[in-house]
Amino acid sequence: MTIRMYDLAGADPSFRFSPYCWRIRMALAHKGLEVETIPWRFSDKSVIAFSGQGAVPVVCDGDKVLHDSWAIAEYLDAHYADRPVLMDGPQGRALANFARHFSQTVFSPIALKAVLLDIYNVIDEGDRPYFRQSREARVGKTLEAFTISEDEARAQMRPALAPLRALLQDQPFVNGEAPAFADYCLFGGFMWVRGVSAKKILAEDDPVYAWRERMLDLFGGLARKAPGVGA
Ligand SMILES: N[C@@H](CCC(=O)N[C@@H](CS)C(=O)NCC(=O)O)C(=O)O
Repeated sequence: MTIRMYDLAGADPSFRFSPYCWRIRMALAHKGLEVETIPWRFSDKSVIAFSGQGAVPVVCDGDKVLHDSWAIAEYLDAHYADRPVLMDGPQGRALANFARHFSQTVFSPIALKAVLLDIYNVIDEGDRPYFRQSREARVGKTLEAFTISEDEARAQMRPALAPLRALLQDQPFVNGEAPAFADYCLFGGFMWVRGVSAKKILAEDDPVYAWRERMLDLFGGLARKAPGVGA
């Protein structure tokens, strides 16, 4: 039976921009598993209430219901152990865990400043009051006051990504010679930015940019083919 995934969508249902959902889209492709994605909006809390919480991704595999991208990746490796591995043993898991924390604590705070207003502009009108109210309460400013320019975002991103840049000068992927969940944890963040914003947060001569290009090309260009505001 095909796996189903509730996937955050914009006003245009083909725009999918959740960093956590992208981790799992890439993870499912890595495993060679088919997925039917179901567009989900912030206002559709009742649609995923069966998962016992209110955030996506939510994955249904037969009668198994899963949420939280990290838990889903662990499930996929445990349940589909005969397929390409996402986190290779305790070391692979530790590397991916570092990548997800780096993504969430270093990359995402800068990316959020770059794209918060862009997200507001792509989401469905019905989602906007909730989004503005919840995000302005979280950041303590209006979306407009919080958002920084493209130049500022690139200037802040460059030093923040120094460890990733140094790593990618030594090897093509975060995981080494081939990509795995560590790469998908970081790449999800770049798909978030690409999905909602035309801002270029990386210089084209940045080794991180070259890695992002390689990631966009994986699995027959799965991510590159995804509609979004950015390129
Ligand atoms: N820890 C969760 C985070 C999931 C999450 O925060 N998803 C966002 C979309 S990117 C969401 O559904 N937010 C719902 C809301 O803000 O109401 C994971 O890794 O899956």
